[in-house]
Amino acid sequence: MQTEAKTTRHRYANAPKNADFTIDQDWQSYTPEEHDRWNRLFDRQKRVLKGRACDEILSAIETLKLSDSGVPDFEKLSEKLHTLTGWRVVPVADLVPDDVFFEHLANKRFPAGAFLRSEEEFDYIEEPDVFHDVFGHVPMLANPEFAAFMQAYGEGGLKALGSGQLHNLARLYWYTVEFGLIETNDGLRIYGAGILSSPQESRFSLEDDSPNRVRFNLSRVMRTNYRIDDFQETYFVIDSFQSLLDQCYRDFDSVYDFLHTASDLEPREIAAGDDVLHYGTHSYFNAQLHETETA
Ligand code: HBI
Ligand code: FE
Repeated sequence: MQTEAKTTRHRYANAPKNADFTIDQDWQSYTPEEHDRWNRLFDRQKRVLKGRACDEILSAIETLKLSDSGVPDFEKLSEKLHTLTGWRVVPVADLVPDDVFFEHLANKRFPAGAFLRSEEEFDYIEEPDVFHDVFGHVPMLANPEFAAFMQAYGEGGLKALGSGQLHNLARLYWYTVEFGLIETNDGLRIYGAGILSSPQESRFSLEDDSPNRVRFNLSRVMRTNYRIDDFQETYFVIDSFQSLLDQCYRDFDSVYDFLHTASDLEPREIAAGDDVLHYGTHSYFNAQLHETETA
């Protein structure tokens, strides 16, 4: 008997793909167990994000009617999102090639995984499933400035494809779209999807002494390596979505020229010129290192 995870992933992995890698969400095929799992993921994260997610996220969850009434139907969700910023959510089976991903973003389409994590993966899944993509990424697409940033990212990605700069651009995406924090009058708040879809990292990114918190600077972020399999060692903080857009809505060639001369930075490094909001203790990661050394 295949595990549920297999059948869930399997159902979409084998769905016929269009040329742009989109598939049919086939909303009727979600099982009551999957709708129930979405509801439990939603209810838990909604509680965790109170006082932790930025207001734009919390209000977009209401405006887009994301709720605990089962896995969202992408077509209905897109109708609401489209009236706000012209974006749509399109179903895909898993990660799509970079060029396909950039093409979708440049055309205001967010490719969201249609499969839902299994019960065994309830707390953490590496691939972007429908909870990470829709609960994590879609609310921010209701914000005009951030939606413009995402579209510019897609256009920038298409341009960067042939120039071997993708790894620098991926870092920009990682430290903003996935793991970004924003400064507000009430303190730091979350807007990055990778944090929004993780109860543990929602707390860690804001409240733990371990990670650095450094004010966002475009070329600095594009020099900085990241970890894909654990919490971040440094979180970058923007002042506003408009300021993120203003810093990035520029020709990147001069940034790439600078990056050729600048060395990469490790995830926990503090660089000269950093505007540091919090110097991390790195206790979380040092404890792991200690465990592996004494194992
Ligand atoms: N595909 N479906 C999907 N979702 C992503 O977030 C995604 C992707 N392909 C590539 C990718 N992200 C990153 O490598 C981008 O930085 C390009
Ligand atoms: Fe993501």
